[in-house]
Amino acid sequence: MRLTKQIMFEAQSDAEALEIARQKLGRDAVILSSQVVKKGGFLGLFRKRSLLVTAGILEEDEPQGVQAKQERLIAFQQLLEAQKRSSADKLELSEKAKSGEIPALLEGIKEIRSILTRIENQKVQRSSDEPPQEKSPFYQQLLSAGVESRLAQKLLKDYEASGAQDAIQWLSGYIRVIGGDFASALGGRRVMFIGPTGVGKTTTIAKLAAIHSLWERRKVLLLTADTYRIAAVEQLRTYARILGIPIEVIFEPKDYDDVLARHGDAEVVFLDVAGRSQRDDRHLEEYERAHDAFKPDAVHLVLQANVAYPVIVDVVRRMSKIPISCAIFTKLDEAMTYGVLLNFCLEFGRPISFLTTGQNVPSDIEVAEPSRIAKLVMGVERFGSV
Ligand SMILES: Nc1nc2c(ncn2[C@@H]2O[C@H](COP(=O)(O)OP(=O)(O)O)[C@@H](O)[C@H]2O)c(=O)[nH]1
Ligand SMILES: [Mg+2]
Repeated sequence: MRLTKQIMFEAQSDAEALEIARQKLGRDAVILSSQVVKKGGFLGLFRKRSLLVTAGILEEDEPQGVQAKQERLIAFQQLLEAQKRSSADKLELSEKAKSGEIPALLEGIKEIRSILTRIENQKVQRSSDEPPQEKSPFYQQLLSAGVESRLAQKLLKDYEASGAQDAIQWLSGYIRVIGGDFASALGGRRVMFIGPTGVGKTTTIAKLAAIHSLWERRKVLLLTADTYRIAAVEQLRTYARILGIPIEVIFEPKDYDDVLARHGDAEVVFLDVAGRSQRDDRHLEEYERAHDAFKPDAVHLVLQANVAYPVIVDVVRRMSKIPISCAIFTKLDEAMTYGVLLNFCLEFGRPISFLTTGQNVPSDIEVAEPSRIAKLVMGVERFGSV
């Protein structure tokens, strides 16, 4: 894949971002990243925010040389036009013949004709050995869901070899989740969340904190190492206040031991590290320092479901300096297709812990479940908003 066009603009919501991107770039536009530049949206109290969005168009790489051939094809068509015009205007033709232009023209036509014949032959060859998978509805659905074609091909081969009757049930076997209930899907007592700015880390932590304290009646402690962006600290602090949960702000790595000792009775500890810098390397350093000092039982990498797969690959690669236990996919409500979840499972071998499906705290979150994801990928289930 390669990025052919890229634009940046501001939008009020991810849905609006997608709409603007499509207006500006057409219906193939994809959101490459979106960052919150103004904070808000806590339990319906402050809803104002703005997103800085990068959108673009991703295209399959063309086999080398095809473009050049297409250019020559256009040149050939122009020559044909010229030939038509010239036969209609004999006088001009004879003028040109005199000036010696025609032999060069004919030479050009001959060369281009031979290129055309080669292209035609290639086409015939291609359609006669068109892979049988193109005819499989299972394969076609995987492709239109955004599953990478090489992965879809392998899945189709395995699926056909398995003789399975129920595609969704069969596909579920490829989707790894932590599973169980909200408590077990956390993966331990000390839980850390990492991921790019704006993916929904703080909102997801608020949802999980609310569920564990209100529904499961467990003692929850919130930690925020978000010390350099006051708005982000305030975001979590507001949730904590509404939920009646203690929150501690971590200023330096050595604070963790102290704070954890003081809250020895906490049954679940969530750590939100927003990072002081937008620069990736500094962001990562902060995560590494926090990880070493906090010593989490589980690290959840938070990823947006509504971005193109290459964006996810890039994030996972960059973040993999931190030992990632599992992934949370957010904004499923704003995704058009769900193939990225399957791509992630097949390529990175990490389980998925939770899915989030909207901005409402705490209702828009669910424990990831294989058949649910398989149904989303196969287009049997979807969310309404876009
Ligand atoms: N549509 C939708 N928006 C979400 C979801 N999760 C978070 N958001 C929104 O995404 C924006 C960024 O979230 P935030 O938690 O501040 O991201 P953080 O920078 O990773 O902590 C906020 O406006 C959230 O309301 C979701 O599942 N669906
Ligand atoms: Mg945050």
